[in-house]
Amino acid sequence: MEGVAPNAVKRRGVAKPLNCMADHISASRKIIHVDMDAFFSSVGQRDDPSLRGRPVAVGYAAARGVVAAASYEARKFGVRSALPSVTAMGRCPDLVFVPPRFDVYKQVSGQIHEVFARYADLIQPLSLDEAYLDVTANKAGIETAWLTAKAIRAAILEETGLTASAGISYNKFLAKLASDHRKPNGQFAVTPDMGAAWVETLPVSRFHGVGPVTAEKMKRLGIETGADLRAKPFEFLQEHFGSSAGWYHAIARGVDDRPVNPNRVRKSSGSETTFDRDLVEAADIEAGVLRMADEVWRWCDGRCSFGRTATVKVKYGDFQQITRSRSQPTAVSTHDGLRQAALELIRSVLPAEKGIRLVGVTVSNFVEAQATAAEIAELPIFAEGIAA
Ligand code: TTP
Ligand code: MG
Ligand code: MG
Repeated sequence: MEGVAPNAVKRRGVAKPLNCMADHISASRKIIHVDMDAFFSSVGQRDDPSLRGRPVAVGYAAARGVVAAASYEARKFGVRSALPSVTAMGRCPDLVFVPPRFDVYKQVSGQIHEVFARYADLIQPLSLDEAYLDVTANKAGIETAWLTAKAIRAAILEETGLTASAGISYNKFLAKLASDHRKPNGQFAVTPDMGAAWVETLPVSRFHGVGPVTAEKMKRLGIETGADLRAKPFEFLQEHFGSSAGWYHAIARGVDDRPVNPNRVRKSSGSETTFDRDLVEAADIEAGVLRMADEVWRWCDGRCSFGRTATVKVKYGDFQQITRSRSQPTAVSTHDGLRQAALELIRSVLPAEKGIRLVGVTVSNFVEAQATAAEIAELPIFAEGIAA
């Protein structure tokens, strides 16, 4: 399945973006976003031929298990990442569960990043299975970004036995949206002259930075498509979405000036609060923790950054500090999920006889961040730790 014309991302005049901070960045860049198809489950099907053509879920068929990845065969039944395993089995009785193999995913990830490095110097890994490449400089000497993406995908298939999809455009926002457009095993290009109009046709829930909670809120405000978003004045967006207004205003017009940043590191997001007085009442402490969970959620949801580990930190009146963490195989991707995890963690240290001075909530191990060996080693077990 292939996308638009092969000469798609040749440089053309770009309409001058609004709020453009760096003209040299926005003018005629060539960005490719590459993302592996059904990554974890494709690895499973590659290594066990009996799984090919069958609906496969990576994860555990346990009562509290969730699906980490679903093969495209399984997706026909509505099985997706982050779906509870029990629900998935209900939707697809023939679903085969395979346990995760993080060491193999990490190894394949290394292989695909070696391929990327042959085609671009400016590479921003987003997770084990995807990256942005800025190919404006045309390291490999290939005529178009479209053909460069084809070459990258062919090399990945050749060297790993797995398929990838690609999006090609003049900024990261559009390239990422485009890589989803012809999945699996396809590519799609969004040219400068079609970008703004294309965005208008898409549901806002697909936009980077519009998480499930924001999408719901936008829906209540009558915003379901890019066109709806574009129609809202900046002031309206500011009133309802505060500091995210600038981003929403820009992407509704297909504008995104963020550079491909090889050094991007954001490993966690946390909020903490010191109470006016040391608290001993469980209800008061829990309310404080939930407030922090809500703050962290706003950050996660706004950036579509969902982490697999929730941590609650407690500082007592005597300044002794403890943390409790919980890791799960897939990201905490709902507001309720984070609140629930935070509550369970704080309850594991209650009652608090000596009074609590401060509580904090942190989310880490982002699914879209480059996972480290240490993070992977800790999965998929339910880890509970204490740190002084
Ligand atoms: P994705 O690239 O989001 O999904 P995918 O590769 O399975 O499928 P697609 O073809 O749509 O790209 O994620 C890459 C891997 O990250 C995925 O195979 C499993 C893991 N993952 C989780 O463990 N939990 C999650 O909630 C998501 C979204 C992904
Ligand atoms: Mg993928
Ligand atoms: Mg991915």
